[in-house]
Amino acid sequence: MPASPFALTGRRALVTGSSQGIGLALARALAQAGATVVLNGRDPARLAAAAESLRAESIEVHTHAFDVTDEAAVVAASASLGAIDILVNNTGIHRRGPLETMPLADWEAVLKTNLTSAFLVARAVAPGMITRRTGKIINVCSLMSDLARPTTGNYAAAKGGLKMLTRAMCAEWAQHNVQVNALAPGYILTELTQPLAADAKFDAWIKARTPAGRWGSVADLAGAAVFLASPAADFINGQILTVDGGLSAVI
Ligand code: GCO
Ligand code: CA
Repeated sequence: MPASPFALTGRRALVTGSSQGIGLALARALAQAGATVVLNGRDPARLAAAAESLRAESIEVHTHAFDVTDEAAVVAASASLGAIDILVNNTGIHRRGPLETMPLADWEAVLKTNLTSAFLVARAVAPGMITRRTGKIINVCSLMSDLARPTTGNYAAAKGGLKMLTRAMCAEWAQHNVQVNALAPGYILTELTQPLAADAKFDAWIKARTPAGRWGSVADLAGAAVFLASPAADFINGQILTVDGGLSAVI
């Protein structure tokens, strides 16, 4: 019986920002599909707790704490990470606020964390993928790579940039059999969106605006991530796979 085209057995995956939320769910999904997964975050204690939670589900993962926004830390980490076959650039934060009063610090923190980090980590792992002539990079974009709403100007700019960085990586690295694509979650219930879901008006708006009539769960993203990380997607390059219950398809 030939191996499933969705199997990730024998592949080593690094998921950045995987102590919680979408990152942790994507790490779980890749591990369950057979990958050896390395969790990443800045805080070793939170990382250990995340690994423990997966171990409780009989899922074994490694951890590597480093700050993906710190160039020196990324270069140092890549020296000890070993070969990475699948990179999921997931790290992301929000610093919501109106643009006219947004502190430069909030702008720069979001651009650095949500966009520059993807450049730094991909720049560190791509040479190995190029040498081995195989690799998968999945940038976690967003519905906000294409659509904006008030108070998220820094986040939308960063996620829009990440969409184009995905295409730029495709333009340079597809020739080396490195497939770079993006996963664009819509409104998914996580720590990042909890404050929005707790607002009855916003919650009702999302449910009315989304054809599926509900918020997504992090589990809704698992299959798309495994697919993009798998041999089944070897001829898919520079694409943005949106998982949003149909929100971006309708007015
Ligand atoms: C918001 C939300 C969004 C989601 C997601 C939507 O403030 O509107 O937090 O930014 O996080 O990115 O795709
Ligand atoms: Ca789109």
